[in-house]
Amino acid sequence: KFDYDVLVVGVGGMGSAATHHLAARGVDVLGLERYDVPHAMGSSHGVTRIIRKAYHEHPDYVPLLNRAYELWDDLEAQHDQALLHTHGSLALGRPDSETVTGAQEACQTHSLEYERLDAAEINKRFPGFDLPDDFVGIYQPEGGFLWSEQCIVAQVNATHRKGGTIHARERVTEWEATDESVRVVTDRDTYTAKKLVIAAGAWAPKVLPELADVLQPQRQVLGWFQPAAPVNFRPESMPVYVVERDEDDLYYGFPQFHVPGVKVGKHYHFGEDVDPDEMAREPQDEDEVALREWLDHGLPSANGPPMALSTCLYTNTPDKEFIIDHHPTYDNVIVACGFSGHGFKFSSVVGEILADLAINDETDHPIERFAADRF
Ligand code: PYC
Repeated sequence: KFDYDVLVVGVGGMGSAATHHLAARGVDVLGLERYDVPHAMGSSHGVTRIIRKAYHEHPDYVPLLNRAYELWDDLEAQHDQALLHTHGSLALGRPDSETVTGAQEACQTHSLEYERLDAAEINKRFPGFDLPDDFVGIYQPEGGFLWSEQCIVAQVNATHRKGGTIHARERVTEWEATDESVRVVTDRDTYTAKKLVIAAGAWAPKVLPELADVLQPQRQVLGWFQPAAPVNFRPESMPVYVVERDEDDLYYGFPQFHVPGVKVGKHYHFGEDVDPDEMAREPQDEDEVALREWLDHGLPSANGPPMALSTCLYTNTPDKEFIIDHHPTYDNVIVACGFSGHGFKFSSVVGEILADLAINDETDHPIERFAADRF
């Protein structure tokens, strides 16, 4: 009677994981992506994303992370490239910064292995850093990075192997739901199904007007810079890090991987709210200046010639926590959005949760803090 069991709108990090988990459970699924799969218009491109268990945002994220790690391992076992690169994570800042105290709390609450290091020890052990004397760091050995575009490729390949269907370059123009069915219209066709999963990234406020008040896309810029001493920036020599220089002044970075240059980002960058269809995609000089501001002060030997700059998008909620829930009006529509710049690492487990919600209407995973009606 229906064209598919479940339709998934958006085949980025979250949507590709959802199509994989749905197909793996025997569901006839169609994923619809307006751009290429993968693409560089949203929130998952730029080669790498941090994964870490010392979750300064809240210890409640750790059980989800434990499952995310298991699922990344499972996915990697089916793929021809290493997806998860574990070389440790550092949460850096002054001793009373939320990044440091929160990371330590997450480690203690969940009995994670960690070390609290002073600046001199960090600068010695990881010589790419030149931190101010009053900084400390929480080092957690299970941290690392994901090869984000390859993760999406792996999720899509797994979807295909399990019989799922994905259409790239097909834009959803409208959708509607009744209690029993959903109907999605695209610029190519119309599809019906029992359930709909919406994982539309920075386009979520447009696809989900009911949630537009609590979803704010924001422009970000990633940069890669040639290091003076590449040996200090190999994955074996340098952990991923988040550094809180001051309140609301956070940067993050990676060792050199797969492309030339050491990658750095400024969390929430200029705080520039944007429409993803209108955003200035071309990076500007002031973006580079903002990234170099941290390199100059904390990672000086990575402050070399630019290798690449790339814009991407966050979709922020007011409390910077995710939304993973049933749609406010339609129980047969599931929404995953507002990942606020720290969601990609969870995408493996978010795919499992979305499949749970679409198939069973509920999940055993702890998602209460991501309720759509909390604002
Ligand atoms: O998820 O660790 C993270 C992160 C830091 C900055 C942006 N994302």
